[in-house]
Amino acid sequence: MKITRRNFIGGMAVTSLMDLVPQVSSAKNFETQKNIIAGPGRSLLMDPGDKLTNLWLYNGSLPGPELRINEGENLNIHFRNQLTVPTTIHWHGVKVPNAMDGVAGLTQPAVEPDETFSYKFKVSEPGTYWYHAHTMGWEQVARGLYGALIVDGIKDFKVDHDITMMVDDWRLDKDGQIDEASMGSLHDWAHRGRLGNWLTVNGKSQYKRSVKFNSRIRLRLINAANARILKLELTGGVGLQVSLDGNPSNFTSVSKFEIAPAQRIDLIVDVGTKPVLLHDLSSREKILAGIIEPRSELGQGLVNRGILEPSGLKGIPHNLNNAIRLKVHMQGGAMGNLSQARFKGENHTIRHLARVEKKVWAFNGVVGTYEHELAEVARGKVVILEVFNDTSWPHAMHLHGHDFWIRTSKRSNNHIDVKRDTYLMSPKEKAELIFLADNPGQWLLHCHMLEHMASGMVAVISVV
Ligand SMILES: [Cu+2]
Repeated sequence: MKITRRNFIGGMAVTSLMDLVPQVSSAKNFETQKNIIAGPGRSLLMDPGDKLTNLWLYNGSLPGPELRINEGENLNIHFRNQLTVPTTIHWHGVKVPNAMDGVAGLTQPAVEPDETFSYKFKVSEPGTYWYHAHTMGWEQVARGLYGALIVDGIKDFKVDHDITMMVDDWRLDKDGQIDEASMGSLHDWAHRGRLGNWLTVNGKSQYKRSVKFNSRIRLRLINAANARILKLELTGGVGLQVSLDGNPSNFTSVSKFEIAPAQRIDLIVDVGTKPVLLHDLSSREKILAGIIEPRSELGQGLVNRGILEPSGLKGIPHNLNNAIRLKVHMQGGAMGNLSQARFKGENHTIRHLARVEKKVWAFNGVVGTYEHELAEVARGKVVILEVFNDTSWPHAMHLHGHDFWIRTSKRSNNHIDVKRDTYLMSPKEKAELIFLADNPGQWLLHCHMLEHMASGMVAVISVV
């Protein structure tokens, strides 16, 4: 489905049901407290004068409030559910204790309407993360339940502006409302997932942000879409990639780059006096996603714009000789080779599974549920997931509670120097995802194309 282009609009205020709930930041116990309420809300996704879109939001805003905390501090979230359906919050990429991971039915019971839950955890690693609903995620994230979680590091690069851009695509009907009729479409679930027809950054079409003349910017890009692999292009300035999924990366100059669902890329961009434009090239039409506009009245950037060097980035620190090897054979979907699979302990044809159970994907011949335990591994072991994407579709593989290094034949040098929490696998690609199982509990391994997860691409790895 293609994204339609509209005329340029400037930044318009989001209409919120409520303003942010007061925040208490106490230096004494290094704890940031925040109230987050999930509830119905409305926001202007389209053009001024168009209708507001009915959404589900955190604290009435789109995206939800940006949570900002220093590395090493504690986050204490008082969460209340004012939706009419159960929900939970997952802290994507953060190494939380298992009970805080927000997977309803695995790590906690779902938070029922009008009920509350406290999420408390220490945030140890600086970087760009995000939070989103993890109960019926394919519907709840598509309706707007997400926000950014930024962890400031002591050694962060000095910049004039630190700008988060959460990119999302929405499937809207002609009234500008969420196209509910297509929600849960089996066709989407068996193909790429739910793709939208309207692109926003931070909830706005053609998002605009003013900056100082000749300033240095840290741009934190987050793909909050259910299924769209963004193909972004930066013009008017060069981006220096410094971080992937919250982890320091090799420094690479980028102007065109992909971000799969749930992935993050941090760029340092030096702007002059001309606008820097961000376009998405993932649909047939080139879409203007955002504009960074230097404005003289804001003054000049003050940060020294010297050359940046990566700080001691190393390859995998683990000895792989005694690693546990686990095979993950991904099959299913349209144009796939899966004829039958196990579901809840019984064998079924894929035809039956699709028609009756709405399941179309499998890991190792098993249609995934939270009961599908891929393996139980001892804490402290190094695990190598040997993943084979034996399908006709790309998949964004995400592991909860851990980061992994990636070794794939796609990278010519075969080095293991990329650490992420979500990895985009091409059709027929084989990759090794290598992690230290140092966080006890039951952790999901799943595709972050949220419809693929809902229809079978999920399993549990238990660290005991
Ligand atoms: Cu997938």
